[in-house]
Amino acid sequence: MCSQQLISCFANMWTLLLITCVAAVSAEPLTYYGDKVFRVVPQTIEHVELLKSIASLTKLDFWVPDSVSLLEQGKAADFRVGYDNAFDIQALISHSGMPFEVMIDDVQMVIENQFTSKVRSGHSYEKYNDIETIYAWTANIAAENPELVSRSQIGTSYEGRPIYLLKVGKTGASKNAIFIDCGFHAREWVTPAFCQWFVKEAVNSYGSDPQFTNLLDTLDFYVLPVLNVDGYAYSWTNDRMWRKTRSLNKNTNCIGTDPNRNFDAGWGTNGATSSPCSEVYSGTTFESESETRALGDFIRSNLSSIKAYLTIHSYSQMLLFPYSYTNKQAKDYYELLALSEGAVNTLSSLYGTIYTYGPGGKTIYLSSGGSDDWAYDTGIKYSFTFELRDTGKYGFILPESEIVETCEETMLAVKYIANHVLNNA
Ligand code: 0X9
Ligand code: ZN
Ligand code: ZN
Repeated sequence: MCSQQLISCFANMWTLLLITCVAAVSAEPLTYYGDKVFRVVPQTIEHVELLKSIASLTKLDFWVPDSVSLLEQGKAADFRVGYDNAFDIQALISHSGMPFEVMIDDVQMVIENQFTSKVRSGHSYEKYNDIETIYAWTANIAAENPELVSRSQIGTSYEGRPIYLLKVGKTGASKNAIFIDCGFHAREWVTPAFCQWFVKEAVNSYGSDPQFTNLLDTLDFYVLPVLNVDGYAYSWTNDRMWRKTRSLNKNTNCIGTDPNRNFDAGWGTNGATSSPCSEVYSGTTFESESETRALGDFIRSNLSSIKAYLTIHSYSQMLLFPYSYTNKQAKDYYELLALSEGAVNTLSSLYGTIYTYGPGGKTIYLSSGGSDDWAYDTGIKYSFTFELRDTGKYGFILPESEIVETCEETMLAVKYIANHVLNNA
């Protein structure tokens, strides 16, 4: 092995060892021992100001809304705080008289209990699958169901990962289509699980369930299992709480852009920031990210057939439609409102899960650059954001044991919308 001079040989071995060590260390995911998630309901301007000043002194990871800048009087907010500060912050909040609740007492415990079993091998619809497992699954499901499923690559991520799209529907004549994406935000793990579930249900139902068979005969479904592939991979290997893409930003160490602030819909205005360190950083311009550009390009190229756009997020149990970047009423407000009501009612009928619904700006918060608003303004009337389970007990770290119910109930809402699209578009 050491045919060179002795010194340089040792130097090489030393470098090798160092690299191995560094790699081993950075492959260890971040931990969140003792971190808490608080739910507060600021009642007064003073309460909002107090939270903002705490946030300026220490990092608060806002879960709902997704940034401190979006806080509103009278609206509940969930945020994660580090173990070192949790005690002091709780005292400050409690002393101010602001109603609060400890939603999660130890984030790390919840992370460690998210998996039903520590054994992680192969693909399962009832488990969270990592990016490599999802990639392999996309290839397999297409290969096994050539009459129903085909796979294409619509782009490549910042770090060079493929972004795959599955076209699901009986092949043959050209049809209207419904576009569904999952995995915009890395930590919303139940959403890629839903996209996989949808494809499984389609394949299993074709020929046996008349209603789904009819949908697949008359429509195509474009299913994008993970848009933010780099972020999703990172949330498995390094940081379960990661949200954004993984692109480098100029003049800062802060990484990533919020893909759902990165579309041409009031871009860079309400509920987004130009600060790369923010979780709602809008990027240098709209579609600055290769992932959002890939999505935008695909939808623009297929605009004549795409009649509905469904983007799947978590959590909050909401069905949202445009607008979110403004409080102006969408042209199709009443149709979208009625359709949402029907969709959430059918969703609730299975397990009693309660959803709220309405225009994003009024129902969740004002925020610009979202793909739903962009799709709507581009001409896709039936444009919705789903916020899947739960309402904060586990938040983004929904345990695997809830995947099946979450997917089954969401299927009902998606099929309800699909039937409406079929009859009206
Ligand atoms: O803020 C978001 O991007 C979504 N919520 S999440 O907690 N999953 O991040 C809501 C998106 C609603 N639609 C728009 N803001 N356009
Ligand atoms: Zn999201
Ligand atoms: Zn089922």
